[in-house]
Amino acid sequence: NKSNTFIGLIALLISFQSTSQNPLVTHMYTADPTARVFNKKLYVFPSTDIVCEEGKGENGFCMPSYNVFSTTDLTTWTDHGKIIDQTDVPWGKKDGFGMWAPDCVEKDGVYYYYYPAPPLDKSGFRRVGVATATSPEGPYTLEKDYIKGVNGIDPNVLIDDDGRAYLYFGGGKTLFVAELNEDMKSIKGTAKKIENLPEGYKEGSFMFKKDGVYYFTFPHDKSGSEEIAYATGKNPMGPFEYQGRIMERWKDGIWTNHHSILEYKKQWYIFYHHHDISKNQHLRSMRADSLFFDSKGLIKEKKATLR
Ligand code: FUB
Repeated sequence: NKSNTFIGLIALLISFQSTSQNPLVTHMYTADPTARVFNKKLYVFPSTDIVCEEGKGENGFCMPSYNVFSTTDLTTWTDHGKIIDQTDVPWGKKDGFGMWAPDCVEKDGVYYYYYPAPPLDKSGFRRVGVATATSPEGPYTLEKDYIKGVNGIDPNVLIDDDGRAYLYFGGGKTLFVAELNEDMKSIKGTAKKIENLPEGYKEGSFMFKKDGVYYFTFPHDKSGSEEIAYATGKNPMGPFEYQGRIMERWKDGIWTNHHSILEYKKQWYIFYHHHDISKNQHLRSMRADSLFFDSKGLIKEKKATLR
């Protein structure tokens, strides 16, 4: 009857809300959190970790889909549910379980969601696709093909003050940048290597701009797990000058860290992930901490607040 349906609906709504600080949500595993502010709300676009069945996934990760979350107080989180599943990707392997770190930006009222996935045509480890929506919560429409000329993981987009947009992505030991065309779905020319960064494995780059300075931030593998480091410059495509560490490497059995940085309600935050609930480095949970700059605009190193 109607009252049962109403009670059921309320229960469903409550179940999608969780209240917590770190980790931010505990009803599922979430990694690689990209935080963005849209319409005065803070949205987080993470990837999803699930337990791998034998023979599935890559490097121990099984990542089949993406959810989106929002908050206005960094304590009560709403899970808006799944926005893309691997089976939706027209050009992707339907059982690749390789939906790694995504990003989402808004331009002229359209939300552009960038995600890596293993391509059906085997033309690379990961290709990067775009999906669009008129709300950050979706529904998203997926482009039929991946972005030509982009072969790598961890897409991240900066829309500069002049409206020009730049796509950053990772390819093993190298990070790349390419300017996006007006359509936000293709790049101008060929992607360029970002030089003058520390040697070694680098991925998960996140670019932001503050007081006219471009902060190019990235996880960097130094002795067995990733620390988060950064470089700064005066141009979105570089050159950048290496500045140092933002967050030290984990020492408790998890190799990855992956972050994003943004200001919300006059406070800067770093979002990142750790395996503090599962103690399994393939089942991660997203988290956030406040972040501070010194008087010269340099980032003060942040110690993660672990349980
Ligand atoms: O989550 C899968 C991969 O691990 C991401 O794409 C990397 O940045 C690292 O977090």
